[in-house]
Amino acid sequence: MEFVDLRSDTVTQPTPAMREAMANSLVGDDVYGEDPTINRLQEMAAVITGKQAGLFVPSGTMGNLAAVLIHCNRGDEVILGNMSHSFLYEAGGVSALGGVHSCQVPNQPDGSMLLEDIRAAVRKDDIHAPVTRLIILENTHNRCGGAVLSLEYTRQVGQLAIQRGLSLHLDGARIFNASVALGVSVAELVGPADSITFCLSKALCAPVGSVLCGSQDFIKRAKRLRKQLGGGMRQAGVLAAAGIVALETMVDRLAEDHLRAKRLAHQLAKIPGLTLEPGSPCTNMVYLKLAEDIPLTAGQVAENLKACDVLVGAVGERRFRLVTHYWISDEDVNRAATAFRQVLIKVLP
Ligand code: TLP
Repeated sequence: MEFVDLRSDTVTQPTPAMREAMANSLVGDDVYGEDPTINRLQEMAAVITGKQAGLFVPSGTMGNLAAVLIHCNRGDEVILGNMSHSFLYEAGGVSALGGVHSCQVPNQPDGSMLLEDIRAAVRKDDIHAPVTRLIILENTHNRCGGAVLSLEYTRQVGQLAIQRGLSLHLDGARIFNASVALGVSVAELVGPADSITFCLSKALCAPVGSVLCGSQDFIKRAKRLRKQLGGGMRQAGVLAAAGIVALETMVDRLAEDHLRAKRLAHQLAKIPGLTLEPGSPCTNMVYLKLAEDIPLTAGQVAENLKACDVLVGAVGERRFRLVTHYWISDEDVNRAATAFRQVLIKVLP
């Protein structure tokens, strides 16, 4: 029997339609700007995000890194959430490769940073301090339960950025989940941001790739940076072809993943030893706590679940993340809940 893989939506395999589009894609040397499929994907991305231009990059991490390196000079400071992906999971790239200092503002459980905290983090003009240049928001917010930032909040941060002369970058790895959850178009949702990275290779199921979008000038600079970082690809239209299918066919169905996450959460919440985190799930992520009196860690429970062909993320000593996606069916949801019950019943006090 196949694994029920709930570790992430990054594990999604390309759909048959994607494989077909990849096999038949027209390609060219993209470093020369001659790959027609990449060019089409980038144009689509610009329209969807309402920005002037887009750039296909190998990963969300590279998209975010390139954005920071364009918005900031060495020694400048970026304000980001202490639970943000850019701060926690991008190997410190902004400081290692860009010499960019980061100021981590507490993320609230809903993924936001308080406006007063952001205001307070902006440096005064003082020779002792780095120069604040950039704010990063994340929507949906991965470590804050897949929470969605509202349009109103994004606008408020955009206003603050303008008032303080800062740029705003949006890590929109899962912006389509946010857009579907809110019923607000991506273009509107990312309107206040100067730049945005979104991912094709997560819930949208494409095998590889993200798109960085912004102004013409920004993308021109991003193109050089992508080359510098070793991300200039050649006949990568084979990848972009899957990305086009992702944008055309995989967005509206994300509501199904959100619904399935709710069903999964509902079943798991009934199992002794597990507690849903408040508000979970907001989109396609279910976050759970393991009770203190269970004599196993989340990692050990995950190992036991693996023996039942169910894969989940242990994202802390007593914290799980389960992510629904295209390849998770209602039957898989039932299998996951049954496996949790079987594993925990053996160790309940
Ligand atoms: N997130 C991955 C892991 O790195 C944690 C996951 O399984 O969720 N921004 C956000 C909000 C992300 O969640 C991720 C990936 C990225 C950026 C980076 O994307 P990639 O993996 O394409 O570099």
